[in-house]
Amino acid sequence: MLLSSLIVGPVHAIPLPVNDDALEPTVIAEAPFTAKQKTLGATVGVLDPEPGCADVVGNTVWYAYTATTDGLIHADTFGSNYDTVLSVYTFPEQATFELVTCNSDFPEGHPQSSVDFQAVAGETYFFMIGAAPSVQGGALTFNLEVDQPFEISVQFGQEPLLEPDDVFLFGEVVCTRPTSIAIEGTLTQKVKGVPNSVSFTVPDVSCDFQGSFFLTVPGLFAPGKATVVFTASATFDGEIATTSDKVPVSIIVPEESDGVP
Ligand SMILES: [Ca+2]
Repeated sequence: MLLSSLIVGPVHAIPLPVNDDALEPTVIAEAPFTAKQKTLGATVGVLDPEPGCADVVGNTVWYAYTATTDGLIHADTFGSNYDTVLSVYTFPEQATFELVTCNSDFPEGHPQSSVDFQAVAGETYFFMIGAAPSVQGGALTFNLEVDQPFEISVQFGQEPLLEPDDVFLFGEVVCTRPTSIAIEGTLTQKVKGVPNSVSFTVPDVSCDFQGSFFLTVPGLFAPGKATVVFTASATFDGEIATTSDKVPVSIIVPEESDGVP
């Protein structure tokens, strides 16, 4: 065996990442998304913009994601083992990259990077991850998450009539932000043609994830059909979400209470 065949030149020792070039980004098909890759072999291309939040960067790699809905996009390099600079661009007319946002150190004084920005449905966003000046790149972890628009929903359940003159309303709330929701409404039922109506408020239902609430509505109600009319609202970080609806509910008697007159 020829010894020379075992010698590998330094130029070829570190492979070029497939997403080294701005025009050949790794396309993110679905969020949430996490990728791990080596960036030691990455280079700076002629199309690479200056990120704007750091001096010239090296060892750049690229990702691209097309937003499917309006809403917040979060991206970071947490888990990487070198000092990163993360910048985000649109590429209108495929002419020049226009900066959306950029971050070098998050939190301040830490080497990794984190950005949040408001995305527009249908727009493609390009993420350039570079190594901070005097850093050579390394093992990159790139994370991307998409937040839904701020929306709330309230569903009322079908619930037992536990006492002849009280109704327990059960409901489920879903929110796309960690906040709480306030509900105001009325429960109306016609009994022998006579409408009974009471108003209720649920001032503070937590919607960190997905919850349910119940309340007692005093009034003269009977098993059968009824109607809830409600308005719900929530605020988070200056944003307001509201929803209102008129929904049918059924008041039923639990089986174990068959003897209730
Ligand atoms: Ca590059």
